[in-house]
Amino acid sequence: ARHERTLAMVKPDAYKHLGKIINGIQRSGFMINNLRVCKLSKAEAQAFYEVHRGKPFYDTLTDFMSSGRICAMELTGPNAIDSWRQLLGPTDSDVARQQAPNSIRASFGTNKTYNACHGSDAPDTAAQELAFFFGRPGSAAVGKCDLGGRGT
Ligand code: YYY
Ligand code: MG
Repeated sequence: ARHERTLAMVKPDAYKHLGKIINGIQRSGFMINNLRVCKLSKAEAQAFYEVHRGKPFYDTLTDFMSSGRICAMELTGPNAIDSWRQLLGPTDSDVARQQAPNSIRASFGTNKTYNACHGSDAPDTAAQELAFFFGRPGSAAVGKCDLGGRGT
């Protein structure tokens, strides 16, 4: 198996379940190599999901993603990219409940927008998304996003 790094993100709807999600991540054998809690501005959420700009769900998605705290994590391990997406389950939480009832989206997601967590889909997007939150490998990056004026 390939040793990989991936970006896992707990979205605003699932932040209240952060402890349980981290427990699942660790029980599944991933190494949490880096972690950050922050709140994305609308512009940062738009930049993160740039690939989806123009799609009908883009505005709803980026409103949601900038609505509260998120937790970004760098996970490493064998086949980390696909393994994490496997643990996430399908994008639509209702489909996840049908097809992957033990998955994170089945457990904590609501629908196909409010779906609890994100996972990178390939090595190049993983590198790009990890740089978004953690800077270049080896750098002590100061984050782009913060908790906002009062951290609410
Ligand atoms: O990679 P993944 O998160 O499973 O799905 P994508 O197809 O990349 O979509 C990104 C993100 O956009 C998804 O997690 C929720 C949202 N979304 C949506 O709100 N409505 C859709 N029909 C498809 C995706
Ligand atoms: Mg995706």
